[in-house]
Amino acid sequence: MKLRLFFALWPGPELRDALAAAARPLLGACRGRRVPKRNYHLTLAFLGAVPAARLEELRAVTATVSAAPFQLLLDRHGHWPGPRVAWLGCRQFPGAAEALVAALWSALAPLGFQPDPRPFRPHLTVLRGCRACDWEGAITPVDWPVSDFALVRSDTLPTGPRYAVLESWPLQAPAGVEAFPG
Ligand code: 2AM
Repeated sequence: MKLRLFFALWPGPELRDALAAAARPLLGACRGRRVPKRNYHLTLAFLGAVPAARLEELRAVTATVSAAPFQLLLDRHGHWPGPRVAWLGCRQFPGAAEALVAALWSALAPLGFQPDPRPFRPHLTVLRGCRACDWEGAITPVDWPVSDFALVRSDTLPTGPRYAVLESWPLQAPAGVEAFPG
């Protein structure tokens, strides 16, 4: 049996509300299938179909990942006509977030997992099946203090994807380093 897996930043309930509020004008202006608020996430590393028997070694290497907490500012939106999604994202993806992604792939490499050769474009999808999206307004920026990351399983149901967080790991600032630097 295979599981479709990915690592993601998984917002808490209050943040989901703030993200949904920020996305509202964009969703109002564009046509498509709205991603339910409970499904909001930002993918860090997409693994694809992984044999369930590999889950334990995957969890074990992930536990060795060391990265500092950071502050994400979701302050922009965009639309990709290819995958037909509209999304929220960051003007400036923090260095500490890039470092987390790099640390994840370094830990995963010995297990044979490789990142997609296409550039990593961090985003949080809010609308699917969106053919055009020319809304040019600004979203209300959302501050997201990131203190953990999650391994998520995705099941494709007739009603759309269903996600389950299998495990999450805390981000810990190395000793002597201030968490959430400005
Ligand atoms: P999306 O929201 O733009 O579709 C689960 O499918 C998560 O992994 C989603 O965040 C999805 O991005 C992302 N994802 C799916 N396929 C991917 C791929 N080939 N490379 C990178 N991310 C992918």
